[in-house]
Amino acid sequence: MPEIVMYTTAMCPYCVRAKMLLQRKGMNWEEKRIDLDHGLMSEMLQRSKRRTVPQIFIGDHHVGGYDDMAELDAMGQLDPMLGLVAAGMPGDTPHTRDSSEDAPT
Ligand SMILES: N[C@@H](CCC(=O)N[C@@H](CS)C(=O)NCC(=O)O)C(=O)O
Repeated sequence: MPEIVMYTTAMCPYCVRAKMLLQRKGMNWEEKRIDLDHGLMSEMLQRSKRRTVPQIFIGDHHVGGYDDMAELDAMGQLDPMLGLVAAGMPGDTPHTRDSSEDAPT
């Protein structure tokens, strides 16, 4: 499982949502409270070039905020990043349903 780091503050609805999403997936993460430690705030700004919280890193990959992570999840790209499913092989295409799969009428 990759290391997950989340920069947060105490009063932050988007941080709560991000934590709930990761919790639903059974993940653990390291939380870095930028409101308690100015050094962590500088670290977040330097690593993410963003000022809002949360900022989420999966391994070395900067995911972004909650919306970014939720979008990756909706596209089916978050689970492979979290090591929960194998990443798609080159040439794999998502299954799309066509009329040949319709039940006979
Ligand atoms: N789209 C961002 C929104 C993040 C956001 O607005 N976070 C608030 C705290 S919950 C924040 O950092 N506000 C301070 C600011 O906008 O400067 C996300 O999904 O993470």
